[in-house]
Amino acid sequence: MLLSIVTYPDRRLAIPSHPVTEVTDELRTLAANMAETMYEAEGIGLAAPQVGVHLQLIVVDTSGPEKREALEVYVNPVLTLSIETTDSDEGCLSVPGGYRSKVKRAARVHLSAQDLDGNPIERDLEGTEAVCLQHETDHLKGVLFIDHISSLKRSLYDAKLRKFMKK
Ligand code: K1U
Ligand code: ZN
Repeated sequence: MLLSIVTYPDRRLAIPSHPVTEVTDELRTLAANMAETMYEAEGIGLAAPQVGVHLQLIVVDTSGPEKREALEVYVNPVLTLSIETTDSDEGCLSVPGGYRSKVKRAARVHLSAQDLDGNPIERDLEGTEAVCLQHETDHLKGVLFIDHISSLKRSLYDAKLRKFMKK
């Protein structure tokens, strides 16, 4: 089932999410619906608060919406970041207008999470996977990629969006 994606400036995107205390069939259905929604919206990741659910659950497929061959579901993901950084080019399914910007991110991450059977996951990631994981775990903290850009770029984007929303 396709879910509707909450978009900025909806304040629900700024609310931190709660840890998942039990993996239930309801959670598995939510994850499956989030994956379907991510592919339909042509994304490489989606976090539960983007569909209005404030639980620490994300889906990621960095093979892209056309290949769809590397779907991962992470429950309660926690990242440890490298000191080395990289400049990523980011967009967000919750940020209207296809706005994209450069964001400074950790180049590598260590991921600790659980899968949908409650089994622990430990992974070292780099490249697009590392960037995507940082973007999605930010959503779980109520942070958007536009919170990381300069105040000038942010004001320009906000002004453009206000104009667009008045139309
Ligand atoms: O969380 C989201 O809003 C999804 C977002 C994730 C993301 C994008 C860019 C860098 C890090 C994380 C997207 O998927 S936007 C779409 C996108 O960037 C993309 C889509 C298909 C292939 C490659 C990139
Ligand atoms: Zn996003």
